[in-house]
Amino acid sequence: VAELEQTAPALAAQVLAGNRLALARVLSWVENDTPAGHAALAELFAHTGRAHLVGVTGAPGTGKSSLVNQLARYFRQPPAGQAPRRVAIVAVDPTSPFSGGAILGDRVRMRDLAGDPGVFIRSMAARGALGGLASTTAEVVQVFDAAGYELIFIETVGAGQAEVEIASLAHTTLVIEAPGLGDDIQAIKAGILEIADLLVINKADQPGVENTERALRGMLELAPEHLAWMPTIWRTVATEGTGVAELAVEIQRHASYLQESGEWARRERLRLQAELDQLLRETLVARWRRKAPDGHYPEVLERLAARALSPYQAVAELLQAEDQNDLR
Ligand SMILES: Nc1nc2c(ncn2[C@@H]2O[C@H](COP(=O)(O)OP(=O)(O)O)[C@@H](O)[C@H]2O)c(=O)[nH]1
Ligand SMILES: [Mg+2]
Repeated sequence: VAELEQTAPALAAQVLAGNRLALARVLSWVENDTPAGHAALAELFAHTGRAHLVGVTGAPGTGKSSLVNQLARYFRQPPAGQAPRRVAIVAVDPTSPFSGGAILGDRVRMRDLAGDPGVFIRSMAARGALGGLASTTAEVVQVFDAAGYELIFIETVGAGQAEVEIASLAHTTLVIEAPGLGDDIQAIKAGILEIADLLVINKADQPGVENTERALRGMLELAPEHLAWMPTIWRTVATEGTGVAELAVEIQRHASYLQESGEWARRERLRLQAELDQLLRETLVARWRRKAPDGHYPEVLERLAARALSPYQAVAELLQAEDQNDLR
């Protein structure tokens, strides 16, 4: 490990120079939360803060991967007069025995993007079986940002918590629905308005689009009128590319809105604060665990379960034991 750490600055320099092999290596380090990854990030972090982070979330099978694929193609070959953008795709899949195929499927689906040096695709395993971001997703995104990828798509399966997490990581969040899944307004989760910047009805070639759109519009009507950005509704057919150009233009319009309103800087700061707080919590808990006397935690948990201690008392007791340990 020490040997790798020494090479981290050299590798980070290669990442900044556009070396894909170095990038792949550093991504693995960072994804696995290794000391070498931390060392590389220390070199790279000053070069971050330029990319537009676009979260794409929704139920499995709504066509998120297909749509991201199409959007990536659009931004690689934009209309005349616009410069192609470098695109990274981070696909976060739930770690479950059933999802091995999903990652494989994404690889196959994104095959037509492979070979383009302006595109980099990375699949990561999520924390829990229900989805959610992997704990190092934010750091993986920073590596891409530093490496000069201007547009970073983060695809996650929408499962409550994951949607909230993606919205706090991304500048722009797309919530993908598909007809049939969202006909019932109950199926469209409350609170979606707080995270969605763009609402997309993909599979618009399938029956039931009108119902889905009506349900979404009904929800938007509940939004407070003073919302600075009102989420907009888009129809796409990812398999054919229909509606993708319009969606891409809207993604760029949202980025302009964020920048002009000062919201970009505000979200950036919130994002960094969330990351800092999470790291701080994890580090403090890990430090505490290393110092905790053996068997104390299970014992306190037992007393908590027996209602002999309140949760507040339990924490106080655990921390007190650690302090005493410090003095020894
Ligand atoms: N009919 C139709 N099928 C689609 C559309 N978009 C994606 N699909 C198909 O839906 C399935 C799931 O797509 P995928 O992109 O893997 O969805 P994800 O699980 O949300 O990433 C695949 O078989 C796609 O070919 C669409 O707009 N119309
Ligand atoms: Mg997918």
